[in-house]
Amino acid sequence: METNPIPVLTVQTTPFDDQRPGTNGLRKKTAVFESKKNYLQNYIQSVLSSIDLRDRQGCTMVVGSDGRYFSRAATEVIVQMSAANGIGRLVIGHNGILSTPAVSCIIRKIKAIGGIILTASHNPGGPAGDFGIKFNVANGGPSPDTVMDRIYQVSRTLEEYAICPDLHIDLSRLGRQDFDLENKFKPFRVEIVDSVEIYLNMLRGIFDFGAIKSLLTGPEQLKIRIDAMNGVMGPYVRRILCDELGAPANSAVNCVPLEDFGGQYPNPNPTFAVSLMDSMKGGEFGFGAAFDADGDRCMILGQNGFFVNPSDSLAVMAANLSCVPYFRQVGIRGFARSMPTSTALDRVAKAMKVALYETPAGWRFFGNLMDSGRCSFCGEESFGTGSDHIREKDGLWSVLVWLSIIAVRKQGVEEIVRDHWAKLGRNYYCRFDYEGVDPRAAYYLMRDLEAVITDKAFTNQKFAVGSNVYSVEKTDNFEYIDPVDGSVSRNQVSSRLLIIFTDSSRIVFRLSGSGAGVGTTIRIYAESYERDPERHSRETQVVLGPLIAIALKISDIHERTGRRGPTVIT
Ligand code: VG1
Ligand code: CO
Repeated sequence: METNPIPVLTVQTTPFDDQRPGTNGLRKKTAVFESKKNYLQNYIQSVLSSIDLRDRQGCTMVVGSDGRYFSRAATEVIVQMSAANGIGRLVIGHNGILSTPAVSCIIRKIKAIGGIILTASHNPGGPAGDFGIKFNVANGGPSPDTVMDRIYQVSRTLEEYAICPDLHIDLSRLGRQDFDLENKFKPFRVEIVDSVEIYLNMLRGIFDFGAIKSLLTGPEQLKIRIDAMNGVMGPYVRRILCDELGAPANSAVNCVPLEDFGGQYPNPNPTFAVSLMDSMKGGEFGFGAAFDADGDRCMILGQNGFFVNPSDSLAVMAANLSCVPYFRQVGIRGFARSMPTSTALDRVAKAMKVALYETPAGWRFFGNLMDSGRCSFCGEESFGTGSDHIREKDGLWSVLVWLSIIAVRKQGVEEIVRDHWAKLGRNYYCRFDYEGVDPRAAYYLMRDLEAVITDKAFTNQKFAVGSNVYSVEKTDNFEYIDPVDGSVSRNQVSSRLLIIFTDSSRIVFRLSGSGAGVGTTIRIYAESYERDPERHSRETQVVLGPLIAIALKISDIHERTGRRGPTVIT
């Protein structure tokens, strides 16, 4: 305990007009948070002020980071401001490190009022990279729109913030640290917890660790390659997959969290997880996975680099959830996916006779469905899958689901996926990203495209590309009405235009909401369904070529953006 009480200061500031959180939190170039005076403090004050004063006094919050550059400095400010704003206790990961799913798990476990996660997820890190702040609420999930709006409203008129600049904690020392504050009766408490332990204990209650361990160590050992991409997942992979589940040490690579992720994009897809793709192609490993920086997403690969499209991964996991003890115990209520995610999951839902919900992009929409018992399992095309065990997508949990399926079915990844297609058909699927587009060009593109596709004349229109003819069945400016609280998400910039053709092919256009505010990313998604197992081994780009040609033509995207093609294809 400190001898002299620590002073609480009120600091004058001026508001910023660009602190509206995006798809998941506020993301900007690191330099904005680091160098723009009070930028970080204003946002943290807005987050704290968004919590009702009565709930805030004496409450507990969780704080963690994916280890990216500027996280330590930001954590210190959050601690100082939390103390000054009446928070009673902060639970922080060792050295500040906690994955996004671990934060969600801890919030629920200790009944905290919420948590702050310092991450820009898949965006690059470092002084020249991106920084971000996610705020998760009491159910453990990302702030819903109502909370994001409140934060934004506060940020626009903020005139002062409260801080204890003399309060310093030691992030490397596990255990409790108490501080006496001026004019406060109760000491402010910080608890530094092991980054992995609480999350690991939760996983023990979900999976059959014995069965997974036999798979990874037994006579017919499955050799795995797991790439933590120099992000937060390193300690989790080592402790859980290697120490607990017996995978040999060389199964885990890039497991030391680096402030700049080694200069790589911590984005688990075939373009950025190149070294994993390469080592899988050698054929030595039967299973591969890579995570994003904060560990909520993962890419799954089979032997020889067989790529499991995330929408397929979602559908295959859904169809095989009975391989996981947790679901055998609690049962399966319903499934949910974001609108751009392929409809492969819908076919599983139909076959299993469970409800299927379609939400806008972003995990925050799944929370209400899960809290109200409507949904057990959900996911997105962007490599995120999760269940009601927490309220976040969960990368390592997804890996353990896959390993459980392999252990029970005694088949390889590719065999499991092909078998799934043979039963329910294959949804060919791909995503085109045009990154760093001029925001005005992107805005006008979407506006004009909306006018084109919502025009009556567009319905029933036929597009002939080569020998294929696609007839428009329906178009939609996607709107979501939350079945629990009735809230409406309409005309969201980042969840938009959908075209469905009579053969159930789909094209989706939307703007990304997770960038750092420099340039806009346009995403185009194309999907087509193939029932005939004889036609399940075709090249995705060939199958989807005609649909993509239609998408490019009606949006005029290359002409409008001056691009010749997408930056990334997934
Ligand atoms: C992207 C993904 C979306 C995901 C979001 C946050 O958003 O497409 O599916 O929920 O990132 O992921 P956008 O708006 O750029 O398409 V994470 O791992 O940052 O929490
Ligand atoms: Co993430």
